[in-house]
Amino acid sequence: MLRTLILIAVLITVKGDECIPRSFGNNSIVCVCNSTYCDTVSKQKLQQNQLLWYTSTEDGKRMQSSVMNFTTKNESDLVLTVDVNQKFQKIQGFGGAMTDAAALNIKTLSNKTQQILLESYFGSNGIGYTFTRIPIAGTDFSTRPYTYDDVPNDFTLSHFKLVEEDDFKIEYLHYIKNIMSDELKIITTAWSAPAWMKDSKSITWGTLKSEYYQLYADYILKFFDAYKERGINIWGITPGNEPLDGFIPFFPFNAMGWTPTTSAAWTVEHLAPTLANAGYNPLYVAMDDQRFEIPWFTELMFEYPKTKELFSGTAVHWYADEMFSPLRLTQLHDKYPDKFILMTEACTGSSPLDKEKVILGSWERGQKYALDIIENLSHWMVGWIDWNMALNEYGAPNWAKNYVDSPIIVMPQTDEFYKQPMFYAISHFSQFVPRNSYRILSTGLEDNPNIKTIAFLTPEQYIVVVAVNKAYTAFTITIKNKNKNNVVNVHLPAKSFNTLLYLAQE
Ligand SMILES: *C1O[C@H](CO)[C@@H](O)[C@H](O)[C@H]1NC(C)=O
Ligand SMILES: *[C@@H]1O[C@H](CO)[C@@H](O)[C@H](O)[C@H]1NC(C)=O
Ligand SMILES: *[C@@H]1O[C@H](CO)[C@@H](O)[C@H](O)[C@H]1NC(C)=O
Ligand SMILES: *[C@@H]1O[C@H](CO)[C@@H](O)[C@H](O)[C@H]1NC(C)=O
Ligand SMILES: *[C@@H]1O[C@H](CO)[C@@H](O)[C@H](O)[C@H]1NC(C)=O
Ligand SMILES: *[C@@H]1O[C@H](CO)[C@@H](O)[C@H](O)[C@H]1NC(C)=O
Repeated sequence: MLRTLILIAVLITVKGDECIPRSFGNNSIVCVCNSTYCDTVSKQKLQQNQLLWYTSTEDGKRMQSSVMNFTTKNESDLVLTVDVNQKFQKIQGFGGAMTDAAALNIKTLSNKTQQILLESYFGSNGIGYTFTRIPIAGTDFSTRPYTYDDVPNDFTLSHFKLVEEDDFKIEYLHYIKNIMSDELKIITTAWSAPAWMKDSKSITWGTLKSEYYQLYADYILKFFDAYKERGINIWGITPGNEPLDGFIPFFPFNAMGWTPTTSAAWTVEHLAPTLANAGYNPLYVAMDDQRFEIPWFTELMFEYPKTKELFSGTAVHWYADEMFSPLRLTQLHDKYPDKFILMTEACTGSSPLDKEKVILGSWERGQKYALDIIENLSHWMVGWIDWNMALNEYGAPNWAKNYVDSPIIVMPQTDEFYKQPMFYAISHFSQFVPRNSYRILSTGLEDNPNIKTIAFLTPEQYIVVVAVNKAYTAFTITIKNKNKNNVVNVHLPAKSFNTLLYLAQE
């Protein structure tokens, strides 16, 4: 009997491995992983009336867990009331992009370290990623500008072929699929058509010539075929990455211009029928560009016949979000409540004002991610997909020198990789909010300048509250379920990300 009890206790309690910190000064801390070691999170089965609290702090805690009890003693006037009966959007998941740069960087590590890196995102001890974004051919995060058919006037696409980077990406995608318990959803898009199909004859700007609309759809079909032959199926596609960039003459990296109307017309008249005839029915997702283009870009697209029926949602990037209110997301949702909004690209270090592209251990960048996820998921977004899953310490490679930061930085010299605060910021959500969770109402701290919160209900009926404390002061908050008397008082450390997990009590 005792033996059985001990066995059960072992089964339900998994102690995580601690972060091996490396400091880059001033509370700039990364966790170091190598071929034999990587930190993981402790998991624990909860009793009714218990609560599990995970915290990460600027001064070095990473996903430190403690079990707490609900009480009836209210210790704070900062009360967050969670209402499990007020459900909003269903969450589709979190993920990161498998760019050429990500694949090439992962490739610089030993096999075992590569596996540990992929497991830290997608594995059973990882942070619960279920999405990835893969570019169709090159982006700026490639070693050179290219498409899959750069032989001018190849009207039969007989020179179409994948590149070596696809071999790496496909190998990793298979590894990921094998270690995942859930389905991997892949969203894809092209940055540009082959230059010879464009009016500019350049890969970095200009639009697709209308006489090549069908040929370009055939080109995309060849990509679907090539990946399918190698065992990879695509879940969703957007008509093109950041379509407005392509109208800027001599834009610095791969881009092609689409107006709302041309992107709708090409997708409805050419791409969708071409893919459907070959047996592919991916989800079509609109726009794939900045927040300032909503709701108007999607609205104009949906004016084109049959577009609204074909498209399932809108993809949004995060750049310049500070300047444009998240209420735009709500406007878009209110206009098309049955169409989802998905974040398909975020990164830090991308602004020309960022002198340092990679800042090892930057808490501010991690906090920017956490606040972004809270803000956007509070405004109807269903998922959040990060940009490059791994870069090197220079934020490279990028043929256009558009270097940026990443949650994982590889260190091939020592066969290590660093998990940055951005990694933990995402993990405070992605690890605890599985696909098909709902965002639920949480009220009382909306106007608090220091504490930002959001709440979810998981399919297993756990309530998950994420609370970010932006201040250099600690605060105690009291969490309460609507119409229930018991509360829990949580001491949010200065500069911290916190996840609180408990069973929904009915
Ligand atoms: C999400 O919110 C942040 C602000 O915290 C903003 O900077 C970002 O642009 C938003 N992302 C999207 C895709 O709207
Ligand atoms: C740490 O902070 C001090 C004072 O704010 C500053 O002078 C120094 O450059 C910082 N060091 C690093 C590595 O950022
Ligand atoms: C990996 O890191 C762990 C923890 O720091 C260390 O004990 C181990 O020796 C490292 N392994 C290798 C192969 O360097
Ligand atoms: C929570 O309650 C259990 C018994 O119900 C007790 O053993 C434990 O010490 C309590 N934990 C805290 C942090 O108060
Ligand atoms: C806790 O106390 C504050 C006042 O200190 C009050 O505003 C709040 O409603 C109380 N919350 C609960 C759950 O009793
Ligand atoms: C690394 O793993 C791949 C399969 O994932 C395998 O094909 C390759 O031979 C391995 N390389 C080494 C050096 O073990």
